[in-house]
Amino acid sequence: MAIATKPEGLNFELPEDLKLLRRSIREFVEKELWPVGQQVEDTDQIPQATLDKMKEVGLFGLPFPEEYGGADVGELGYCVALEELGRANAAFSNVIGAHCSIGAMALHLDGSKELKDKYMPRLCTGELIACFALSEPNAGSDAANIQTSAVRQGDAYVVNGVKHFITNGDFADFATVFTVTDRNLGARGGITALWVDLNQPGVKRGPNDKKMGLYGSHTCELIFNDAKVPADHVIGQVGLGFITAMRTLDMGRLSLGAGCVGASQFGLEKAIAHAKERIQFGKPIAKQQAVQFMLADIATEIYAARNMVYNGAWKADRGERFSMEAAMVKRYCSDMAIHVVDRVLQIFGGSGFMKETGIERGYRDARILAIYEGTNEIQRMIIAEELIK
Ligand code: COS
Repeated sequence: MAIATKPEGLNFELPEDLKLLRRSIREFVEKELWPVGQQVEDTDQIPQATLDKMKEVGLFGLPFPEEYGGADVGELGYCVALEELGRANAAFSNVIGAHCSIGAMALHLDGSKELKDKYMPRLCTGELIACFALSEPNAGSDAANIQTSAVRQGDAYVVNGVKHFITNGDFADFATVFTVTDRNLGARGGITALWVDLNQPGVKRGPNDKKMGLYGSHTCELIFNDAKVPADHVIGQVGLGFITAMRTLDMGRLSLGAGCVGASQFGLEKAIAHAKERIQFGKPIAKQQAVQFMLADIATEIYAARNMVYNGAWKADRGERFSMEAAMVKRYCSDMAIHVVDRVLQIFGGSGFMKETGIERGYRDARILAIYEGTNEIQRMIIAEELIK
């Protein structure tokens, strides 16, 4: 019996266009984002000129089709881009993520052609900014428990309720808003996603939340008081909004993992440079086994995390369901990023605790990663449910 010949093997090489994308985003981060990093932290604001440059280079349209002016880089390309953005203050990737990964992504995934034709071109240029309004004071992890209602009146829906912790809520023009259209049906037929103009009399924005970190990226409440939404602004089908929310979050969780990889890689590079320079006991601390073990573990975890992200993105680009992989990526990469920045700070010692190294900022910014876009406990639930199904 003939034994199979040598298999072709897996190709782990990124395509040339994605290598180019990586290089150009890295250059943009170093040239345009790093110089304003401290300013963003100190003022809690991304300068308008920087936002404009982010728009010019196409960051707001990265994952969307070329026909709408997007870069159409696919989920893998988008993850590569977010990995590079992860090397700058988390504020930048947060603003892009709320817009691309979830806010406009819901419209891209499930919106009608008419809605997309009307809005996607201006979303891709960043002329319109989007956000994703699912969470409510009593519906965080239990997303199906939302109370914001949408009642059909003639050719419009009238929306009432409060969404909170909405990233980009302060300056977004439109939101994907998840509403209850049938209280009896819940997640299976009772929730509807609406594409809502936030610059209308029925919508108020709360003050920006005071947060532990992520300065420069704002969250606030969105308060709907008889807000009118044209009936043709339903995203997908009436009653199927929960599925839209979950499918969109699958995308968001994957790219969030990519940002964690980039931030961790950047932290590792800083830790290596510091460990080679810092002399204690007559030699660089990089020669101390305790430090070496930390560096080795960090590098190993990043290697695993990056491969997970790329594999999940590859699955997404093939059109396969990747909910479990997205949950695994989100859980692992965010826990990793938190643990990595903790060890990077440890390697820096006292200077890591000081503002000027920027590491304490990374430490504060990282903490939310295990909470938003679905807590890591929820990710474990999703993984386990899939395993025992
Ligand atoms: N893709 C497609 N369909 C999905 C899906 C996905 N990723 N996830 C769930 N669904 C479907 C299910 O298949 C189910 O329908 P059927 O029973 O007909 O198959 C339906 O949606 C309801 O799902 P489920 O029973 O899992 O709903 P639960 O109320 O138990 O909630 C969790 C599921 C906990 C996973 C969900 O509420 C969640 O993700 N919570 C976290 C919310 C979050 O991430 N918030 C962050 C703020 S927004 S940035």
